[in-house]
Amino acid sequence: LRQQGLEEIKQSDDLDRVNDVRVKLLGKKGPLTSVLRGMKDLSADERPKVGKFANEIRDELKAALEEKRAQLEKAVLDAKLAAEAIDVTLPGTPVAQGQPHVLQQIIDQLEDLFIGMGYEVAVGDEVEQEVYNFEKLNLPKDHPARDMQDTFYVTPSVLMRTQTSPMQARMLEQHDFSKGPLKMISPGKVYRRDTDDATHSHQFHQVEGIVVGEHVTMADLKGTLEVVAQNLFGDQLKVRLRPSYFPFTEPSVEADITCFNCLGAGCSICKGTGWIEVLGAGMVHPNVLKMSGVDPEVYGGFAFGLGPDRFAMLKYGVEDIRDFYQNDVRFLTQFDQKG
Ligand code: FA5
Repeated sequence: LRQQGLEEIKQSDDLDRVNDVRVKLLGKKGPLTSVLRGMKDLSADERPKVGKFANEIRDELKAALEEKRAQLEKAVLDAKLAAEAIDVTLPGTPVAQGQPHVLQQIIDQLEDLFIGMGYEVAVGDEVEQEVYNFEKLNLPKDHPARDMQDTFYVTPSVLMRTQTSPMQARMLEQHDFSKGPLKMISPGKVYRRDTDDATHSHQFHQVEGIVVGEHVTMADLKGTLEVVAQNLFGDQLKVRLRPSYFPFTEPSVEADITCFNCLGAGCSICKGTGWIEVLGAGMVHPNVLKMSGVDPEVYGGFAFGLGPDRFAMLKYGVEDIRDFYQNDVRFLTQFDQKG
């Protein structure tokens, strides 16, 4: 029985088989159990001998079964480990890395530039009170210039701001002029009920700028805009100011820069003029100062509002503003700063 049992254990080549053999040899219906059960029929001096012998065999078979089971379990584990082995020296799967949106890159560049010139950056709300978007900017109700910026209203007195200029009024109100001039830029999204086309979007970006203090002149405005244009487009560029109209500046101007594509000679981008229009600006209107509690007899300054969307179109030759908003990664990754 021992020989046969040990042989069967040896032959078992999987854990189920080991279990079957265990049941067969040591189970209730197995030969050893029946030997032990039959002990009661044996004589008193045979009983201990047979009992001892049967126990020895049982222990031996148990040990052999245990050993076989451990062996097989180890083999299963080894096979699993081998199958799941990770080679840490293999190169990893590359993970796509994001980057700031091209418009954000332009805004970041402008922020860095202005912070370097001592400006503060103030971020306003996209949902704005009508008073700040219009009235305090010298645009009373029924002023015809309101039609220049077709507006999304949230309630009769709350709207989606059509420009970042409300931040002029808000910052003028807050600023403590005894501590020095106000120098601020304010980047952000603005909304207009414009029909989307290649150069118009119903949601786009502006960067507002304002400097108000004593002795701030239009020459300061021109110099500042020149620094901006040269920082973004190249250091040979010049700025020219053309008369224009905004209700919150007087005089108002539109700023053109020399066409960086042809550097003044005339090409398709500037339609042969040698100049491209980039932003609106002017000297802050005395009414705006007054309405914000600033004395126009003492303080004055300039403001400008530029469109990073149009800047990005010019800088990178993008022909359709809608490309910036469609989130096509193939388009956006072209402006990868890393490379
Ligand atoms: C303004 O919004 C004035 N607040 C700018 C200003 C500020 C003037 C401070 C004086 C002092 P305007 O409506 O022209 O002005 O818009 C400014 C710039 O926003 C434009 O030059 C253009 O670059 C951009 N822009 C205007 N409408 C759109 C549009 N629908 N889509 C994309 N860009 C636009």
